[in-house]
Amino acid sequence: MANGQYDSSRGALIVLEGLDRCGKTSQSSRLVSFLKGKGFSVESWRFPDRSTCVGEMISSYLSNKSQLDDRTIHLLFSANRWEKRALMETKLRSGTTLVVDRYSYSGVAFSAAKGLDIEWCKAPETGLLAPDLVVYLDITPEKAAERGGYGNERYEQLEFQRKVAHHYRVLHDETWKIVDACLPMEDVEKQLRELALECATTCQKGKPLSHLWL
Ligand code: DGP
Repeated sequence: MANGQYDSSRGALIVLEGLDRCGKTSQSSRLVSFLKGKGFSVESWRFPDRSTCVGEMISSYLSNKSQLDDRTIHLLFSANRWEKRALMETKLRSGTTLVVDRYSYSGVAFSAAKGLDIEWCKAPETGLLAPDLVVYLDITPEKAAERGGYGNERYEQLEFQRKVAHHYRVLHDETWKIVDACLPMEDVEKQLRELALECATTCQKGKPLSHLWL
């Protein structure tokens, strides 16, 4: 209750973060199926969203087909989240829970790993919707690299992922839920289910929306 009035029921913004190959993508689709089974309206989202014009530029950069200055690509990743912000809010307010594979934390951790100042990296994310739950799927860069090998994308290199892991540690706060991504898949899934169910239920009761880094 805020100012004597109940906030409206809404969907939850649930974000999964972690190094490349930590298992986010499989866990996110399993979680979406689980929440649907529990009767929630839920969608699976991911950033970067490569389907937009900005997303195509990002995709071309990630696959090394184009070169961009580090700050330029940082701002494009951020713009890719901003262009989905209004839709995100509409979905949440209409009661749809979003399970999002990567968000602003990837934006900061990956760019800071290139040596950009962390506060500079956070600035363009300010004002985006704040997640109701951030789950970090924790894996060492070495273990992640052993998992079926990296593809050919720009950041899929052990040394770079070590720097990303360091910046995730700098960035995380006490609200993040850390799940050991090396546990058997079913155990990771079980922990995610419990966290997500509690979060979605709280938002359904009318938790107010908030904004990043204000
Ligand atoms: P994915 O589609 O989750 O595999 O992400 C593609 C790659 O882009 C992956 O190496 C992580 C990286 N990435 C995701 N979001 C951002 C971002 O906002 N900024 C930067 N610099 N890299 C990102």
